Amino acid sequence: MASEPDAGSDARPLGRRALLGSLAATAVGIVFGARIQERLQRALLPITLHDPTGLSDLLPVAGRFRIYSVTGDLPSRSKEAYTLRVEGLVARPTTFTYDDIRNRLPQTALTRDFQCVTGWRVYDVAWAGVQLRELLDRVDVDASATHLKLTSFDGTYVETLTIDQARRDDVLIAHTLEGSDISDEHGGPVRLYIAPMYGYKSIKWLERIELADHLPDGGGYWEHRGYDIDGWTGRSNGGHEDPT
Ligand SMILES: Nc1nc2c(c(=O)[nH]1)N[C@H]1C(S)=C(S)[C@@H](COP(=O)(O)O)O[C@H]1N2
Ligand SMILES: [Mo]
Repeated sequence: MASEPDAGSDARPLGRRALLGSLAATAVGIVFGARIQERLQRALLPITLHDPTGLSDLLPVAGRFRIYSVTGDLPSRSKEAYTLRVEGLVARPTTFTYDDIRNRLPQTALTRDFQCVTGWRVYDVAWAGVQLRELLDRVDVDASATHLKLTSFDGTYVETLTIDQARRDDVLIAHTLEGSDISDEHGGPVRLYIAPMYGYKSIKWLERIELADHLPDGGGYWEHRGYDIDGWTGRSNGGHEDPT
């Protein structure tokens, strides 16, 4: 589809290309809304192709991922300046620092594939961070809350989750990728990592989480451009497997 740069495009699809891509996707969504699902199904096919050269295993992680930013630039925030605000329908709105997330909250490590719906996949990526539910437990979420809205400090990207999704074991507020601090390009110092969902749910440069009693904004950035709100790998966007 004409939205995210696909697996055949170059490895750093930033800037003008990404901007034009998202404008094109918006136009496609308006004019040919019904075809989006079909396009997504075709885009899924390359996911089943393993790297035939085996070369990707020899490359550093940044070389195996494609770096995405819908704003066309790479936001940057120091660990010292970084905060994550959790607010909305909670009894105790809280601002977590990088130090809280890196050193004070219980840590979880997870090694899972990272899979973009457009057809690239990075096998066995090691992530570390704090389970999102650990943060939720500390802010006293109201019984009326059903959804989360997650916002990026890129000023544009937004994602949503249901409360049940957010409380899963395999949803991390991540600070470490393959044993190193998450770089600016990968959405550091802190990004979301949702192991059982496509990459578009894993919002980079995470800045704010708001609890709400409805689906905020009708879904996230790419959901407004045709992707499923629940981004389970395999099952969503034309696939058939159950989520793991
Ligand atoms: N803020 C922000 N988060 C984002 C994106 C983005 O463009 N901006 N792209 C999403 C998509 S579609 C994918 S596949 C992954 C890519 O992560 P990476 O750039 O670390 O490879 O980030 C997701 N999170
Ligand atoms: Mo993606």
